[in-house]
Amino acid sequence: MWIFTGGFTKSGGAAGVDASHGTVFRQATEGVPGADESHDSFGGALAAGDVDGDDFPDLAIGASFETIGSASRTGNVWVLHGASGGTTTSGAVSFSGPTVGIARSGDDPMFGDTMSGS
Ligand SMILES: [Ca+2]
Ligand SMILES: [Ca+2]
Repeated sequence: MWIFTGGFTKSGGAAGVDASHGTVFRQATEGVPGADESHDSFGGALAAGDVDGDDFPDLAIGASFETIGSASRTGNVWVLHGASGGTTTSGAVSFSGPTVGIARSGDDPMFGDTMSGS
């Protein structure tokens, strides 16, 4: 998953994406919990919001095909926190449905398949 900086002007026009300052985040990126496997769909769903109230936007990343133990397609969500230098893996949080008390039901719960932020 790539993150590019960019934004909008005060008049609402697009300032453009700065492709020269992209950052790649994968499960294999240092500080991102878990193992990078084929077909996890890491980054298949994204949501942004300030989850810790520090005024820096944080990024929730879903991987609906993530295998947890031997259970395939359990799904998982990571939260990477924003900081003055941009999104960081420092203090990254990882959780799945069972982690937050949602019992696995069905064969493919695919936790993190769809998210929204504010
Ligand atoms: Ca994985
Ligand atoms: Ca934040």
